[in-house]
Amino acid sequence: GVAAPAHAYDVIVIGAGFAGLYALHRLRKEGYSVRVLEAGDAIGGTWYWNRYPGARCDVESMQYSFSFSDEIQREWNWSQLYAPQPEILSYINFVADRLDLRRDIQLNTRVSAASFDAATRRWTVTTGGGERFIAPFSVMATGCLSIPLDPRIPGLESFQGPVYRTSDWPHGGVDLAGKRVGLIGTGSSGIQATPRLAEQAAQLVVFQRTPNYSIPAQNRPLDPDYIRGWKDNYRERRLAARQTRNNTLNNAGPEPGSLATPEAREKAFEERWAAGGIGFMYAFTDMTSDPEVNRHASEFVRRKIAGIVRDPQVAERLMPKDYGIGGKRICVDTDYFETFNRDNVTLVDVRADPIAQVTPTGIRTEAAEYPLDVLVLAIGFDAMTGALLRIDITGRDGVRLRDRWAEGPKTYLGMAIAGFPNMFLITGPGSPSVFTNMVTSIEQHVDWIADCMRHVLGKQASAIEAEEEAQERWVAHVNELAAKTIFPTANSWYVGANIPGKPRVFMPYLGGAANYAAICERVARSDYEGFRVE
Ligand code: NA7
Repeated sequence: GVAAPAHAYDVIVIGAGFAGLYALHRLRKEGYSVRVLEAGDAIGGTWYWNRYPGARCDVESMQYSFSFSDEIQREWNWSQLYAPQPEILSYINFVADRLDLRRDIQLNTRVSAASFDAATRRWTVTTGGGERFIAPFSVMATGCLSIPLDPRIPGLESFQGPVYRTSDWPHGGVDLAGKRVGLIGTGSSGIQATPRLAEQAAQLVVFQRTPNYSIPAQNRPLDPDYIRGWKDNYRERRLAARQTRNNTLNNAGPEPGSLATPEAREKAFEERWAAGGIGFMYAFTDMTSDPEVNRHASEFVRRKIAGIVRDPQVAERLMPKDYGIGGKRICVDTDYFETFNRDNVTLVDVRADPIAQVTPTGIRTEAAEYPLDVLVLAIGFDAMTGALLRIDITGRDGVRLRDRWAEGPKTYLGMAIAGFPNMFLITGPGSPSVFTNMVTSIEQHVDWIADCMRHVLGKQASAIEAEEEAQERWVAHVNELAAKTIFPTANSWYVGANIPGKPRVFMPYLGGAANYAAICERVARSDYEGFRVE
């Protein structure tokens, strides 16, 4: 048939989560015509989809928000130290209304392909519905944890009851009263959902493959003085946060744990545990780089688990042992380990007793049968590359991203890919974003990209592309930093280990957010070193 006429813009942004929304605002302010294409039927991205009971951010509310507008950060009020998902989604909607973003966002529009035409130097973006959009620039704001893992659990389709995914929980919630619920997966999502599911259901059976390290959130309502303290000092605190490794003020300890006495170490861990949250990982500077310090911290959490969980066998099963703390992304919980003291909660270790199959009425492991009414899957995501590779992206000379990345992702600065001119990634592989306050990282990326576009157009040029050598150097640098840590040793989504057949490549940049931003700055100031502008 005849292709539909294409809609022309300056920039096509794919995704309307935090990244896409800020990109829209910032690029529109530059004077560009921008179209945002969003697969969902509402904005919010990750915070729209992940609405399972207990879903909550593990970065403090006063920090996990946009900093670019002083009015917005003053107008909005957070209710809790760690905001629950519905509140974050309300915030996102508030921002969208406040900045009149919706008029440039097209919902229910899943992008299926994007290809670059070297002759016209334009991207053509095609949607599942057959619409075509043309623009010189494309921005992939597609998220790091937005493509749920395919459940490869034998017999799953035979189950008679409902199967819910944490990553696509029904709107309006689910009534679990009187139900026997089986939960598969004990990452952040499973750990947050477990206590809430246990309260609501008649019985909860948690199927755990790998136990995780989790730190209590010590969540609490925010009092007005605390909020005022932040609002009155936002400018300085936001600046200070950007000087840290993870764009977050975590009161990071300045000393290496390797120099601390056993007593001082223990005291620091106790204080961090009592304060709650991922700040635990910042007790010392070498928590994930010195294997000894990491072992002590891991051991500390195992002792805490032993102290909380009454049944010693259950406690033992909940203790991570085959990797060090932080190797998989640290979890933050409210009453997770405590929940295993409830009479209506059972922990099944599926490494010791694997799931043989899902039956119409429950789950059969090799050794036992668990009758269930409802299944909940919290099994994770095709992280960092999943959403990009779902789109059939073709760069210069017909090169396909799926082929270029067959051995694992390669980027320059996590924002650009050699062979794919004028396409920018927000929080892509090779950037530090997943170790940081995402919202701040998003702002940094988008601001850099906006400046970069202005540079290109200001030079009367029409294309910018990462150079192959610059990309190779960046990838080598990312790998070199990772090799000095415990991270490559854990089977985490950081290395793609949760996806059968995914190349094992450590994806995030570990040099810290502040260093990363400084490098990006330097590249910009040196006339975009490592990029070719035509
Ligand atoms: P995660 O952290 O990837 O956790 C997924 C969990 O599901 C993890 O415990 C997996 O065990 C488990 N899993 C996956 N497939 C199976 C099967 N087939 N059987 C049993 N268990 C399985 O995803 P989350 O959604 O919890 O968190 C993602 C990020 O969101 C998190 O890091 C934060 O950044 C926020 P495994 O460890 O692979 O043995």
